[in-house]
Amino acid sequence: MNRFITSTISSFALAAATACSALPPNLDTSLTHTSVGKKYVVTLQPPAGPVVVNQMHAWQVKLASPAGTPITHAQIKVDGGMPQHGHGLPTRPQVTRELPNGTYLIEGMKFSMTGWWEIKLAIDGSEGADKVTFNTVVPESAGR
Ligand SMILES: [Cu+2]
Repeated sequence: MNRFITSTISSFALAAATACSALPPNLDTSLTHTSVGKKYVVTLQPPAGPVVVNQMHAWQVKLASPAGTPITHAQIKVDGGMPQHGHGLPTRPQVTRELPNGTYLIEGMKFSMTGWWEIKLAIDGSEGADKVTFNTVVPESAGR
């Protein structure tokens, strides 16, 4: 069940070591990506309101085949972290519900600091197993 979730390093240890890092230039923050193996087109939907640091929020992910057919009944594991800080997500978000048209609800997302986060999805569905990574920047205005 948890084999896709890598263990997170203690956020206490890292909080001391991390200051603000500059974002990499040309960071691709687009919300639709083709998965690494080109099996799925994946669209991430952030929560409607602003993302505030240290608050739980729900995201949605929409899965389709490259031809645009919605992919239902897929398994999606959520992982991620801050590449510049070497730590994972502070929580273990999970897909808790499948919504219509190949859309899935991810609950338990939380960002513990501002900056560049990766959201990594491991997908297993009718087209096979594949992975995709999204970049999200939590702005300074989200507060600490
Ligand atoms: Cu960090």
